[in-house]
Amino acid sequence: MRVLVTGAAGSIGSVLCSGLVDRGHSVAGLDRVPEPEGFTGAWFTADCADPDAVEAVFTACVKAGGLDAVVHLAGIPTEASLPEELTSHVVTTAALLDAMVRHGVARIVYASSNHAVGRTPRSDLLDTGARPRPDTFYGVAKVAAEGLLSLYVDRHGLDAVATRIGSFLPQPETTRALATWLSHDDAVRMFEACLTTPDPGFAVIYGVSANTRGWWDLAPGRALGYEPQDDAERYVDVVHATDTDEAEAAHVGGVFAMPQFERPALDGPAT
Ligand code: 15L
Repeated sequence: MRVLVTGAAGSIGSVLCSGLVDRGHSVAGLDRVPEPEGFTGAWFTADCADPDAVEAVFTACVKAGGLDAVVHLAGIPTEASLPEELTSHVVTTAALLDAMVRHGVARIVYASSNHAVGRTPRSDLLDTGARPRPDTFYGVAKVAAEGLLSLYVDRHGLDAVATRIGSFLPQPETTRALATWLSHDDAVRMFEACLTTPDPGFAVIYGVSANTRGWWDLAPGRALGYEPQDDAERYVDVVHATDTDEAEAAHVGGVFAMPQFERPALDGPAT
């Protein structure tokens, strides 16, 4: 499969690009920074929020043999002002979707986040039908980006899978991550399943490993062929309890749902 990966130089991007290449896919990378050492495919240094730049990337990919799908990982991975978040997650997604429609690229797999439902209180099982309940402006932007995907699926018949990723780390480092961890290998498995599953239409899944302490529904991912194989429990002896564990466990989004993440939406006048 010929795949364009945005945010290809980032933490998930670098793992995913080499993972997809190892599995026989042809990968083009797009990022605001130059290609990392060792990257072997086509590389585009561009900002996904710029529709002209995105158009040039698609034109080049199509000319070089075609494009089957986009994996959209680019974006600020944490909290910022609302306009910054909307540009980083919603405008970039819109620019890619418009280019997909123009160039007949049928599938996008999107790195959404658990923070789209981060203010959801702890329960026995978090299902993907839970109402959007963001914990931050970052989460608000992820909800809006998921909405855009849904709109383009309905309007243009695209396939779009939003993966609400948990804690993508080499290994879990906190008590919360014993439940929310997504291993590197499982991330590659998950994205490949989302790229290759037949006709997903619009789908939302949770991007976590098969953690013993996990409580986010894995069934929607499994329905698309994502079979997680790792379990954070393997690291239980190296994760140390802290005073904030209980507060972090109260909501899906952990610390993002706690008061220290509260800030005004806009960078207003200095007081
Ligand atoms: C995310 O979506 C963030 O990008 C990352 O910084 C972590 O907060 C992660 O979720 C998580 O919930 O652990």
